[in-house]
Amino acid sequence: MLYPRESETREVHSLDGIWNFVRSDPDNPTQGIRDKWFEKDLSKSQPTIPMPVPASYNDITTDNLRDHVGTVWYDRRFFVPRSWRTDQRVWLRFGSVHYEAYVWVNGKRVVKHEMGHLPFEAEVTDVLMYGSENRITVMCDNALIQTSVPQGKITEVPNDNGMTIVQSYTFDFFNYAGIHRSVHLYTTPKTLIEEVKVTTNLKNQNADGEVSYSVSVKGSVVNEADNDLHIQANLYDKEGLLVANATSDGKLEGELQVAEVKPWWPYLMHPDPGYLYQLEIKLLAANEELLDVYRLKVGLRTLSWDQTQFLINGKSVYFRGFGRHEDSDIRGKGLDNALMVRDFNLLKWIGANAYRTSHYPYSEESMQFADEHGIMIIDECPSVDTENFSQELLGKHKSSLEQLIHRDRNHPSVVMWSIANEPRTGSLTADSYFSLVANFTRSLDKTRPITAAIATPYTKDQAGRHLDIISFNRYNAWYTNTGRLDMVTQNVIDEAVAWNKAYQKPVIMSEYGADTLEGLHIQPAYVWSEEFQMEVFSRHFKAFDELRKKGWFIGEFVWNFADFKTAQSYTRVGGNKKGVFTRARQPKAVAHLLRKRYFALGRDLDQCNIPEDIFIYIAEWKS
Ligand code: BDP
Repeated sequence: MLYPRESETREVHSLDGIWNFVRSDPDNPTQGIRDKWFEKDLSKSQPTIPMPVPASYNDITTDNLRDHVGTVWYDRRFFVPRSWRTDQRVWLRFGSVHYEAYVWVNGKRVVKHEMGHLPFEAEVTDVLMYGSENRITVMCDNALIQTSVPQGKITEVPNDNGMTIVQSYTFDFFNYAGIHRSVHLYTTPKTLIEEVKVTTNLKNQNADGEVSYSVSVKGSVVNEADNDLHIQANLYDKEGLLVANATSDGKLEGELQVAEVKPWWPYLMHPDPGYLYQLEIKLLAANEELLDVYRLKVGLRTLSWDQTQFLINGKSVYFRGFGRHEDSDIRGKGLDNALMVRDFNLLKWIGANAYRTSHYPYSEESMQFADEHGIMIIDECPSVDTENFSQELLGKHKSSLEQLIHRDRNHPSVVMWSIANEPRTGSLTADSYFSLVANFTRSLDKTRPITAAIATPYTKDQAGRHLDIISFNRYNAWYTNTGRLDMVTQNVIDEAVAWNKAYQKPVIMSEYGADTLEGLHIQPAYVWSEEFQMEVFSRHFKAFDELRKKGWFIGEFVWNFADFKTAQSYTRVGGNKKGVFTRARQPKAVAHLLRKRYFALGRDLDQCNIPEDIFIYIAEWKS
């Protein structure tokens, strides 16, 4: 599904803003459907409150909307200009709604979508009223069950006043819900570019590049001219100069050859990282009439991997990154440009070159930003703590990957697919389940390796054999041997070696860390203190440097980039505090330590420049 972009044939209108909101009675979640709240303004059926879009609804009010389970309703009115009535189509697109969404326009249901963090859309040409006001109504259900992705459980338990419905889940982040990303209305011509798939290749030691594209078209007029629809593809460099062009035949695909190519490189691996070209796709009719135009950014790079390494443009990569969350104060998981830009500034300040979109797909806007800044992404689907494997779950898990790959396959920043986080891979059922999930993923994209972040011990794991790269999560000195800083380094080395021995594949440590309350200082180091977090990291660094010498250890990912909200638990003080940054995106002491390491690695492995302020003057050391 293409990101909505304006062009000479397309217009985009935002429906972001303040919507009206109703929380359903948790004991009667389908009341709004039965009473047809979508047929008129919500305020005619129920008292409404204002609700920002995009945002999670949970932390906006002062009453306990936070822990609401079940359906909520949103609506708003909007104008559609008269000019849109002309010979074109209008689409309504949601960047994401968590978890299940039902959408009506002027009382008619236009789309239903299950699964958060992924976009969906519907054509609304025939239900809109042009040159007048329209109404959009959304019902959103946050309930997670054993066959949703991710999984959860709904139970009814007694409370002081009778019975209450409770949502539980094993994963460690708050189940924020609502209209999380932007809502757009956009127009396209009747015959339109529906999908564009781009793959790139570099040849002659990165001197020449190749962009292969294939386009699918919707709604071509059914007549003999159909087969003569064709594509004019133009590739422009950053300065706007045309560097390659081609006209396709009726197959709507082709290749562009780029001489003296500027490859896409990750941050700190090259002085000009994240180089993007612009690909202009023009859909032309037999008589050369311009039907539709869509432009997207393209980075030219190659990926390859074998049993010991992962390479970009033929150069071996060492990942230095983070597991992250889309999470912040008040807005929860709602898209926030200020937060996104701040996060990228911090990633670059600290010298990271990668992150994993733990534990679900992140916003399309952030994927575009990663392309621009040369940050490599391990792109994870929303399957976390996967268990109780069933056919129904498998179907949805596969669907999540299909939607993710269709959304993200053109991003140069996406270098790997993660098919799950900490799935329960100890059973034989997990073996066949993950073989099916991995093969399905490969059938959709062979150009990127597949991983999963595994916490099952290697002695029991049944999924690793289906992956290309092994990622493991482990909390030495935190969940195991709590407080024992002297039991980190060797354990990390031993476990990584064992994973590599078991599967003969490259290995990444995809999570390690320690909860840390900012400002808590205890010497000697004690759990939850800033000193403890620094020592835990430093003991891991030592292990990683030993492992790097072995030739198959390809990356280290801290858990977590920033503190984040979780469900309530006596192990969580206001949420998970394993952040290197606070939830307000300020550094803890460990951030300065990590920054020194990431830049030292960058200088060592990729010959990057070191920022001057890394060296703080202390004294003249006498040798
Ligand atoms: C890992 C999970 C991650 C948690 C982390 C923790 O993958 O989602 O937040 O543990 O407990 O097991 O901090």
